[in-house]
Amino acid sequence: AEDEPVDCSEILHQNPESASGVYTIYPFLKTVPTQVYCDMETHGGGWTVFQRRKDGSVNFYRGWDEYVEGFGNADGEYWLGLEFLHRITVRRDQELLVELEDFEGNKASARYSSFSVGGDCNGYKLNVSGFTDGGAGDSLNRHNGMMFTTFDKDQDNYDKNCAKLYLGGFWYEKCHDTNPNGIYRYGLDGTIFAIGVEYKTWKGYNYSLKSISFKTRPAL
Ligand SMILES: [Ca+2]
Repeated sequence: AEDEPVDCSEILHQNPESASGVYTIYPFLKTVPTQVYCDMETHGGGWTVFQRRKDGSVNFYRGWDEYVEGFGNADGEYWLGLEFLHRITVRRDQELLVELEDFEGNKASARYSSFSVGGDCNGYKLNVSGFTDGGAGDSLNRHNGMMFTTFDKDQDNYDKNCAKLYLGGFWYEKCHDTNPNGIYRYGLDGTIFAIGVEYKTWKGYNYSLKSISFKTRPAL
């Protein structure tokens, strides 16, 4: 239906004048609504933001059920949820944009021409490829093909639980080159190795970013 958009790109398609902000989308066959932040500006807009850190106001050290269902606030920090993400990315071919900012005001990004998240039955596996550098480097390649891991569900490639070691929830490998759902710290801090909101190819393991966001939209 015209007023039950699946994602932010449909909202922009319905009204090209739509501004960036919080909207309601219906990723589950247009039934279950959820709130989401839409970026209607960057590279033409239509981006559904599914992860965002910006001020440390939300605790991201959460268990499996919450990572599946989502948590936080669409107008601030949040995680949309793996099931919504699966529904959005399985429907049409998608691209991915990751945007980063440090505490000195520097910005960088990484873009991927292909992005999808599998369903519950295969551990919400990440598929990401087609990297284009926006100055941040490629810290996601290592995570391609990984299933999602939380402290209470270990699906990583390590003999320990990477979510417990690095205090987040992510498509950990053995364990990470980026930890967007790690502990919100304030810039350079190597007190405890690699537990912050890090993106290795841009600022290394000991720098916790001011902001990071992951956003997706249909590929052209
Ligand atoms: Ca493990």
